[in-house]
Amino acid sequence: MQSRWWSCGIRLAAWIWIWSVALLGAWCIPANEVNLLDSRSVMGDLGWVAYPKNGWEEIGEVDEDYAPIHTYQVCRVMEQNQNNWLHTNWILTEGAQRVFIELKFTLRDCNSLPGGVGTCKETFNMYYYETNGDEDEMEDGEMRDGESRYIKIDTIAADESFTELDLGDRVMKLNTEVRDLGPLNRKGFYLAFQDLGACIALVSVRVFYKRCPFLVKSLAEFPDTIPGSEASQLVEVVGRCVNNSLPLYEPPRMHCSTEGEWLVPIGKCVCQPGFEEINRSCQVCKVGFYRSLLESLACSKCPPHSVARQTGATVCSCEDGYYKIDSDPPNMACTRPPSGPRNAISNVNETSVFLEWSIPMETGGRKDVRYNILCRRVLPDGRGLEECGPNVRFLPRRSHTNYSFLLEAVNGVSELAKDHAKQYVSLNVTTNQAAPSPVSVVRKGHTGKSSIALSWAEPDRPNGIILEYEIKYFEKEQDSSYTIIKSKDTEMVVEGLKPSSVYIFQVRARTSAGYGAFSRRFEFQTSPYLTATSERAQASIVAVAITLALVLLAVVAGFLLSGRRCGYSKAKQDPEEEKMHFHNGHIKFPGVRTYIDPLTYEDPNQAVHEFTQEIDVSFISIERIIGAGEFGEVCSGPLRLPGKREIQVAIKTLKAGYTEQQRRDFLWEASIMGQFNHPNIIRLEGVVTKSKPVMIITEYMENGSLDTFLKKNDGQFTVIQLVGMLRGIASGMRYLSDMGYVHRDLAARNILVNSNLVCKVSDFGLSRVLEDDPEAAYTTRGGKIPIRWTAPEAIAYRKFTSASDVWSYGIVMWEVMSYGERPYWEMSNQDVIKAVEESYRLPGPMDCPEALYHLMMDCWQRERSNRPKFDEIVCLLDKLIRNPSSLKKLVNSSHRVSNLLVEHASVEGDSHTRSQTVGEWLDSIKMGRYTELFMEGGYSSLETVAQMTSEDLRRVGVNLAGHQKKIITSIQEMRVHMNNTNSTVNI
Ligand code: ACK
Repeated sequence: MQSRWWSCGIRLAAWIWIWSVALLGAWCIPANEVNLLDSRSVMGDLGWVAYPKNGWEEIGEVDEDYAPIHTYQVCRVMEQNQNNWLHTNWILTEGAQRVFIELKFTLRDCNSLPGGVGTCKETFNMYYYETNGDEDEMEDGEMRDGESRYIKIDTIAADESFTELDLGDRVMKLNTEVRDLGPLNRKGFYLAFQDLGACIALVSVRVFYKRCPFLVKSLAEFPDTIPGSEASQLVEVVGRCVNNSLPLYEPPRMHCSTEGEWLVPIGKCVCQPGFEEINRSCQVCKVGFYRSLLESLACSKCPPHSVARQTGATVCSCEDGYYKIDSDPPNMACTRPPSGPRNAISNVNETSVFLEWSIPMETGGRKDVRYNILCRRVLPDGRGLEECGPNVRFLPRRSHTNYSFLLEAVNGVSELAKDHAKQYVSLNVTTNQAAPSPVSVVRKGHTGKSSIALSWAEPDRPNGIILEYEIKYFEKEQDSSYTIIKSKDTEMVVEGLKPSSVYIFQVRARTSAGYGAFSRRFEFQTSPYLTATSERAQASIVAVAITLALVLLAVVAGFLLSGRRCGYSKAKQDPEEEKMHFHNGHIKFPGVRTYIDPLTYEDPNQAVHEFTQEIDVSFISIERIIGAGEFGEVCSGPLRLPGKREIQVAIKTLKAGYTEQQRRDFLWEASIMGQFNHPNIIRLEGVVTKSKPVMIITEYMENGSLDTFLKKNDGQFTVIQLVGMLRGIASGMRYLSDMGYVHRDLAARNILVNSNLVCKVSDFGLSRVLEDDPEAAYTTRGGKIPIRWTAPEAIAYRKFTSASDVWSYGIVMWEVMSYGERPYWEMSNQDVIKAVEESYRLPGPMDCPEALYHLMMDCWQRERSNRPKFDEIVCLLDKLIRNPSSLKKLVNSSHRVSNLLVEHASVEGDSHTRSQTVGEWLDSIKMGRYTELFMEGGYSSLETVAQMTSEDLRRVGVNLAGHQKKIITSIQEMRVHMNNTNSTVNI
């Protein structure tokens, strides 16, 4: 009998050898695992101790390369009372608190044993024993009572056991089992294997721990990190910004999981000004290039008329004769003062003088040209000039008064250009002068097919020196459009007329007192045929005709002597350029930067110009269509800006045939997006408006919109990853609400996800639609207002605030935790409005941690002031991420029934809970001292408090037994009270 089993052992060993050789080559260890013991890599004897000696035995084999393979086997299946121990050498933990043990073994199927199974077992046990130092080899006696010293890890069973048949066929049935062990508190430990009568071959034992390997992400370095001891613990690690970079908003953080994976990236570093990111490091900007703070990722070429003579420039300095003012953006060219105004004329009406002029030939490259007028009064008898003073506009003069005006154009940099020669235009006028009387007769001279020569006499009463005549004409019965030309003489040839057409002409004279009245209308007709004489006449007047086109179109910047300004406030329109400061190495924003509603701009194009950068279409290649937007296709492709690194962008296009209004609405989004700069808000690269199609260029988000992404990856993420996404969205929303921007359409479909799972808020188009159109609340671009995402007060009376955005955020949380489920499923919008009004709320999604559902419910408080603020939400999520065990408790299954809504605890009319805050309740039971701890623990509403247990109380920090009892009693009363009104309804 014995020999028969022995032969079985031989065959087993031989069989192991074949497979070991085959397998050894294929094994490879993941980069984040560090071996503490690998029996396959030990060259000499393993030296493990077996008791009794005839139990486990080592079979030494070699592979093809003569490398040793250590296999321990035992197969005393037919003998009673087996208790065979094998214990390893001392294994150092190297500081790891949680280790993994990977066993590879084969196990014989008892049923396949000839002669019945007898005492045969199909399992073995694994134990460990922690010590601070290597103990001498154990004596036999110690091994015998090993069970008392060793702590059991697990009973190991085979997934597959082998039979005699498998041996014959050489079918491999190698099992791999992994167990984890922790928390370990000593320097090292022994492992032991106990066999109670099985046929086992232990092919390899690998003991390892996992670590999060050194990582550079978002310009931050995270060191090699050993995870914590608890199975679901995350170790928060603060990253170090790489050389020449700074933390943006907050220090970068990552979380090391027990699986040795880096999770939940928060924050990031950016290259400091004068540097750009290349290959995960910050490289200095080259000569001629600059990079100011957060304006762009890469160094940019200095704008026209500016230079950067050294590397690492943060701004470019202006060439001689060119200037910049503080509020000019860094990417703006340096500019010059303007030339003088042109074609200035005065027009006197009793004691008012109207001055008119054309814009200067040269504006100096700026749009902020203004005009200075120096008014001086000529003293009687020509004794000199005096300043007009502030009252000039109201002085009624009975007698004529002579004034002299000096007119000058200036722009934003005129103040800086001290040695720039000023270009004045001077005008002399006399008030209370009578204007010339009308021209009485206008005569027709030579007439051609396209021209008519006119002449007229000076007015009977010129009342001064005639400076010029104005001739107004139009085709008869088409007086809606007319032409005006000017002449210094009393005759001129009017050209460019249609043959055989009747024209109406009127003439008036101008003196320094202004224009007289127009003459009466004179009707003259052009010739039907071309004649030799008319040809000659035409040739003689070509020069005059050129004047015709030029004169009238001069832009008139009307200035009333009264000096009154138009009523809009410039302060509203000019966004104060934000200045950023460095504080403790972090970027800080002084005060809160506020969002400027593009509606405050009379001309929407001005807002586009102000907040966005025009991109030349030649820098963009459209490679793919990725979707359909509201105004046209959404595409993607590379953007290659000169001097900058190529990046992938999304391109929203405006389809052909758009109306002016559609163009405005389309670019509206860009002028909003262009004002934001935050890692969780989609970044605007620029716009294309100077060519067609009009485009909006944004950063490319590889994983598209969040709702589709979640549906596609249903159940694929850890809770921590989902919370990380929610944290990102909340951080973006905190930024928007700090800026004073209310999104109004926050929903998972409007969140985009990049390849790093970073979520960014997008879609800034809707706010205006709702603002402008009272009906739009019920018919928006998707056909429906986002009723399911919108707070009741915003639906009922359009009260859109950051608090209504918080409500929508709660719905987004629900969408995320249910992997893109449609909120309220197939209920109609009207039913949703009604149910919410009646205090019903969405139930907790499946497998949703209770802490998150509490937060959702808080976001859905009817009273908007009771909802948490975005900064509180970010803070709470951070806490949950730091302490993942707080996410273990899942939402009560009774809250998870599909198609059922749960009644919100704060039911109208319920005096116990209505309008009482957690603080007020705690005060009422004289436990107000715990209010802060409750808030910090996420128990910010009575609904969440009502579900607290004693364990929860201890967790938030109520440690005194008497206080616990008092609070629990009050909570129980509260529950009873709530249950009287609570119910679950089937909608
Ligand atoms: O779910 P999706 O793939 O993500 O389909 C829609 C589609 O365009 C219409 O809006 C996608 N999309 C929009 N903006 C971007 C972007 N910046 N990056 C990547 N995809 C985008 C969106």
